[in-house]
Amino acid sequence: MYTRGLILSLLPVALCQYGGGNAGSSTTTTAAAAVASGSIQTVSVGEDGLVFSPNTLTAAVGSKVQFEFYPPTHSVAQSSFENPCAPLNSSAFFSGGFTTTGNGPNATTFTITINDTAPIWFYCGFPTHCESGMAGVINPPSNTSQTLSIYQAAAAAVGNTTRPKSVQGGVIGPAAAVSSGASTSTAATATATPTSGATAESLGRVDIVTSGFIAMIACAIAAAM
Ligand SMILES: [Cu+2]
Repeated sequence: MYTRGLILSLLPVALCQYGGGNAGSSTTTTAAAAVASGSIQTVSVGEDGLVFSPNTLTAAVGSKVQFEFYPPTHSVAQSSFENPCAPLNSSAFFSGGFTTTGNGPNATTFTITINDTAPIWFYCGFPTHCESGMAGVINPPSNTSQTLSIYQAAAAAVGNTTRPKSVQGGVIGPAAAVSSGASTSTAATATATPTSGATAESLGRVDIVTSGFIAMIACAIAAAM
C-alpha cells in the first residue's frame, strides 16, 4: 500500500516534468531529441558581405538555428534545391526584411526549429542578394549532385530573387544566449523574453511562454493535490 501511494504521489511530478519540458518547444519532443533541443546555432546574415556565416550547418532534430542580421538589409527564406532564390512553397519560412543600422547585429533575430533531418536550403530574399551567392544549407544531402556550390551557380544563372509573401515559420525576438549544451528547451525559452516593442510575429513567443507558465501553475496545483 505504501509503495502504491508513493508511486501515485510521484505521478503528477513525472507528468509535470514532461509537460514543462515540452512547453518550451513548438514541436513534439521525444526523449532522444530533448537533449538536442536546448542547443542553438547562430548564423550571421551579411556580416561578411553577401554571405551567410556559416553557410553550411549540421543541426540535430529539435535544435534551433538563430539568424542574426547585419547592415544594411537582409532576410532569410527557405527554398528548394531545384529552384534557388524562390520560396519552397506557401509555407516556406521567411524572416521578413531586417534593416540594421550601425555595426550590427540587429537586436532582433529570427530562429527556426529543426523538425527533421531533411536538407533545408535557405537564401536572402533581398533583391539581387541570392543570385549573388547569398544562400546556405542546413543538413546538406550526401548526394554530391546537390551541393551549395551547384545551388549558387544555378542561382546566378536564374538571376532573380523572389521572396515569400508571408513572414512565417520561425520566431522573431531578441537574441537568445547561444547554449553550450543546455539540457532543456525551457532554458532557451526563458532567455527569449519579448521586449516592449514586440511585433505581431513575436506574439507567438508570448503565447508559448504563457502556456509554459500555465503548465507550471497546473503542475504546482497537481503537486499540491
Ligand atoms: Cu541579403
